[in-house]
Amino acid sequence: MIRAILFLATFALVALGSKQQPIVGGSPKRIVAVGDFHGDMPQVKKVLRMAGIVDKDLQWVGGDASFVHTGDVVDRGPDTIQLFQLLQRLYNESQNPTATHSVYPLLGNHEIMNLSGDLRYVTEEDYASFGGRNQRKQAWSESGWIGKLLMNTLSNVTLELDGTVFVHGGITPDWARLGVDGMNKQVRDAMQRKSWRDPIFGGDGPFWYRGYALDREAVVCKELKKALKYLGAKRMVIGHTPQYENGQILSRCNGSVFVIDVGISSAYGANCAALEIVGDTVTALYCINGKPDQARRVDLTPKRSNVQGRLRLVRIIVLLQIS
Ligand SMILES: *[C@@H]1O[C@H](CO)[C@@H](O)[C@H](O)[C@H]1NC(C)=O
Ligand SMILES: *[C@@H]1O[C@H](CO)[C@@H](O)[C@H](O)[C@H]1NC(C)=O
Ligand SMILES: *[C@@H]1O[C@H](CO)[C@@H](O)[C@H](O)[C@H]1NC(C)=O
Ligand SMILES: CC(=O)N[C@H]1CO[C@H](CO)[C@@H](O)[C@@H]1O
Repeated sequence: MIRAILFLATFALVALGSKQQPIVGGSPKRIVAVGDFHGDMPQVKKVLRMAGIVDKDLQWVGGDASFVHTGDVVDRGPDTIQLFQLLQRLYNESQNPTATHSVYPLLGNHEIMNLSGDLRYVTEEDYASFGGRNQRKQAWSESGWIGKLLMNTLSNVTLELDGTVFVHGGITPDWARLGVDGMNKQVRDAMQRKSWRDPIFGGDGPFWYRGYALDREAVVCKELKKALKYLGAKRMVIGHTPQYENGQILSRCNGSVFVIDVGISSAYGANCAALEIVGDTVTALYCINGKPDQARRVDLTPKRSNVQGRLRLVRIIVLLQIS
C-alpha cells in the first residue's frame, strides 16, 4: 500500500517537475543596475537610455523600475559635476511622494578616495570643470555640495532588493555578518568621524574586495555562499573589477554573483551594458553597435535543468522506498 502511494507520488512529482512555478504575491518590479561610471557622462547617458531608464533629455522613462548604481561616479574622466547632478536629480525625483520608482546610488572606493583626499586619478579636465583645484576641493568639503550629498544623503555602501545584494567591491562573510544596515551604519559613522583608516574602507572591505570577480571559483564560491547566507540573499551584484577586455557582464558561481563593471567609461574602452533583474530572471542588456536605441538581451538566469531536477526527485523517492 505505502509502496503504491510512493510510486504514485514519484510520477506525480516527475510530472509536476516539468511545470513552471507561478509567481506568488504579485509580479516583481524591474531592477536595472549599472556599474562604474568613471567620469564619462556621454557613455552613462547611452547606457541609461539603452536600459530604458532615461530618454535623450535624461528624463526618467523607467516606469516603476528600481535603478541601482554600484558606485565609482568619479575619477579617470572629467564629468564629475554632471554625473553627481544627474544622480542627485534622479534621486530627488524618486523621493517625490507620487513617484513609483526608486533610485539607489551607492558609494564606490573612488568616492571614498576623493573624500579622503586621495586625488591620484582626478584628471586635469575634471579640475578645470570645477574652475580649478581649490574650487574642486571646496565642492568636495563638508560644506560643499558633493561633500554634503555624499555625507548626508547618498552615503550607503550596500543595498538589498528582492533577494539581490548590491555593493561596489564585494561582501566577504566577515562583513556580511554585520548585515546591510550594519555595514551602512559603519560607513556613515566612519565618514562622519573622517576615519578613512576604518577597516570597512580596507582591502577586504566592501569597497575594495575583488575575490568574487578574480579568485578561483573552487575557493571563492564557498565564501560567497556563506556571505549570502548571512545576508539572507540569493545573489550579489558587484562593480569595481572592470570586464573591459570583452565588455561583457560576468556571471560566476552558478549565477550567485554578477560582475557588472564592464568598463563603460571611455577610459576603459567605452563598453555599454546594464543588468536587469525581474524576480529570478537575470538579463544582461547591451547596446547594439554602440547605439542607445535598442538593447540586445542575453539571458543570464542560472539554469537548473528540468531533467536534473526531476532525476533528483526520483532519486529521493526511490531512496524512501528502499529504506
Ligand atoms: C535635491 O533635493 C535637495 C533637498 O531637498 C536640494 O537641496 C537639492 O537642490 C535638490 N537637487 C536637485 C538637483 O534637484
Ligand atoms: C541607506 O540604507 C539604509 C538601510 O541600510 C536605508 O534606511 C536608507 O534609506 C538608505 N539611504 C538611501 C539614500 O538609499
Ligand atoms: C554549479 O552547479 C553545478 C550543477 O548543479 C555543480 O556541479 C557545480 O559544482 C556548481 N558550481 C559551483 C562553482 O558552485
Ligand atoms: C567631505 C570631505 O571629507 N571632504 C574632504 C575632501 O578632500 C579634501 C582633501 O582633498 C579634504 O580637505 C575634505 O575634508
